[in-house]
Amino acid sequence: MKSTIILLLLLAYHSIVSAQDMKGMDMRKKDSMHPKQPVTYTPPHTVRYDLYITDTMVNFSGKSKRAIAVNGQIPMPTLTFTEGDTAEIYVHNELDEETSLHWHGLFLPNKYDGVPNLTQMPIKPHTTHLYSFPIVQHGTHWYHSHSRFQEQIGMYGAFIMNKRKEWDIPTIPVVLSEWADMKPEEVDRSLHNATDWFAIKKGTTQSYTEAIKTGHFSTKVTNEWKRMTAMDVSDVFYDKFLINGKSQNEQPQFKAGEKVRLRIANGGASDYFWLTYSGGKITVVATDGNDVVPVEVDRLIIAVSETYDVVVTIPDSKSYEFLVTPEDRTKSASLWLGSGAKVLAARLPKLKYFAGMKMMNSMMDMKGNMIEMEDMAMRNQTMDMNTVMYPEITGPENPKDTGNADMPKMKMDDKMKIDGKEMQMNKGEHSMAGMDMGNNNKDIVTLNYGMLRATSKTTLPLGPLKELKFDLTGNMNRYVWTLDNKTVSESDKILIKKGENVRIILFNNSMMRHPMHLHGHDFRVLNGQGDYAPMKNIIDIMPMERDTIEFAASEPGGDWFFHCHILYHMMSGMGRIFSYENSPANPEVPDPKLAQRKLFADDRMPHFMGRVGLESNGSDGEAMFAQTRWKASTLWNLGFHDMHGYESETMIGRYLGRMQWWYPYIGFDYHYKVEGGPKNIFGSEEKNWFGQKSDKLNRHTVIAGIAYTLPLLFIADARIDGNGKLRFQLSREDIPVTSRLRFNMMINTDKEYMAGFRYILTKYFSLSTHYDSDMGVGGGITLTY
Ligand SMILES: [Cu+2]
Repeated sequence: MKSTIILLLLLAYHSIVSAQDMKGMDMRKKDSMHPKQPVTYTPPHTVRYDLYITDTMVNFSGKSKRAIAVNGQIPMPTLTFTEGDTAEIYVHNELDEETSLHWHGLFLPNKYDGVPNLTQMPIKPHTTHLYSFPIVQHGTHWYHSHSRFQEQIGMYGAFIMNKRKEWDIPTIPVVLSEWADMKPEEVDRSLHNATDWFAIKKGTTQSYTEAIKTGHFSTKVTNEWKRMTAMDVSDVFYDKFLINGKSQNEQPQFKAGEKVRLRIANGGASDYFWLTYSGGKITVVATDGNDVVPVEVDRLIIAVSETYDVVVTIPDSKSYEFLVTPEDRTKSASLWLGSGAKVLAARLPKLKYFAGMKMMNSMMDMKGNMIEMEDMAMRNQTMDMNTVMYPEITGPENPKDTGNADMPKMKMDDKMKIDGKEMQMNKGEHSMAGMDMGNNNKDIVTLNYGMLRATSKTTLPLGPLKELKFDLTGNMNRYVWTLDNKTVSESDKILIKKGENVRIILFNNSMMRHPMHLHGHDFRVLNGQGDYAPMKNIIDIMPMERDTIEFAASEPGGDWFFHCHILYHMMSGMGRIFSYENSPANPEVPDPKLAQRKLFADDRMPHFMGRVGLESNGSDGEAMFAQTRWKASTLWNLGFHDMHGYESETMIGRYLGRMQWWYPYIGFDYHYKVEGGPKNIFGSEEKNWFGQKSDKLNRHTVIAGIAYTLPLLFIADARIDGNGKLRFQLSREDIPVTSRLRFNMMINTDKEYMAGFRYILTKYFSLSTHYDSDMGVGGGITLTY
């Protein structure tokens, strides 16, 4: 009862504030981005919000699905403050599960940073937690759950801190997000199991048939030779993309000639978005809450969790489309500004995956390392990598049809300044040989970090410098994402001291871009703007790019998370913890050891995978538990008759190396069979190819072996069993013949061989047929979980 009254009071309060906003809007002058008469606000005061977190059902795609709402809405309500205020946010967890809220980009006392098991204990079900902190900055920020996968299903919202003298211009918060009907836990499990179901749904499988049809057979072979799977720019299939909770969002209140500021936050869990506008140029005025010298562009890409303030003009009495397109361009969402006839923004053409694959091939060496080109050090995004990665080419995928177009030549300044000192850059132009991506529309201005310039000097205070280097590393096949090939739970906290400056050099040695986020601090992005390097809390790093950031360790203490903001990368362990030396104890974490164990459990979590074939000749299949390094699995071949044999192998092993190509294991093998099965094409099965007498008719023995992933993704497996018998095996699974047809094969020195096809009907069902030296030919279905 009491809380309802408070809520009503709050509503009344906020309607007064919005009325004041409206008054401010009436006073605005046209064409003035920096008004002479700023809007005045009430003196600093405490602003209270009550957030009620509840389970809810939503229907974004035609299917009713579970989501999480706050005060009955998705996104969560926009929280608005003015610099100098004090925030008092009561979080009422009405879920049956734990939760937390992180205030993204805010400078605040560590115990309110909202990382469960690090800066506080999780907010237990049906309890209330208070976050209370002074608002000491301004700008466009956002807030989200930092617990498990809650951010994916509704727990994101805008967090706006106005300056005391704010621009007099109509402003709307714009929160971008994605919606998947699939539960995020299942999305995560699917990613770890390397299913290509999402690619099938998106039409981006890049099979051999598609490669041959488009003249890219050698590209595909090279790709697999380098042990890569199909190329993609985003991992997850989403059913809808949302702008403030709607895929079509209408804002008709704007009139011709008006300028509108959009405070855009990418609250998506894993998608980058292209932003384009049908009413003319987009003026970027701030990023991650920090003002930049206004820069006009035709388009920009917003990384996961980044924010941009942009200003657009409504040119006429029409409705102009602000188009939001996910990086993979599978769908889009639209924000309509103004009223009248609709003016559409140009759709972004489909991506040319094989052209992208060709480029990735040339970027990666045989050890799985991204090649850092000597004459093209990709630093700080001073060159337009977005243009390089995504030139606007239309037409067919066939390179013959697009002609032999030139790549844009990349010019770089000879020198750039880092912390006042001039650094010699690798000079010049690079023709991107072998990276023929076709024509590039030179008229389109795309924002890059090099264009961001702070409005005042951002040099760090004098202090000792601590320099750190990290490689962003990952393994697409097993979906392990790391820094220097170590997860959060595999690495120590990085100790920093108050008063020192921390410089971090990041090299992206993986095939995906990563938006790296630092909690509680802004960092300078050394982008060639010298003393005016922009301040951000997110840096997007492309494959083979090397970037430098630096920040002042200015907090009194605490543990601050630094991590990739792609939710599924973070959950697999891509991060580090910066910890101030001699921090006072955090009262919100009474048992730090227990907290750490729970925190580390996130990236240690095992994933289950199963595949069961039910065919006319018997059943074969595999079940496994796997996590970052370890895998326990069992596989079986059970014929319907004794002469078809019964076999099961159970193994536990550990993947080694960054690319996880080595897999030593130990286990147990059981094999029983009577003679009379299918005739072996290699003759008698009495002896194996090493001349050892076969024991496959009745074998139960321990085994030890090592598997290795070869070029073309063949698995070589050498093992010895408890009876001294050797076995060498070559196998390859899931060769993509067409978008849904997969081919499997296996042969070993016990004269066993197998070949089969699987046609994927749904995520869980396939039609399958295979021939096996023990079981003969069979057909049926395969269930995949
Ligand atoms: Cu990442």
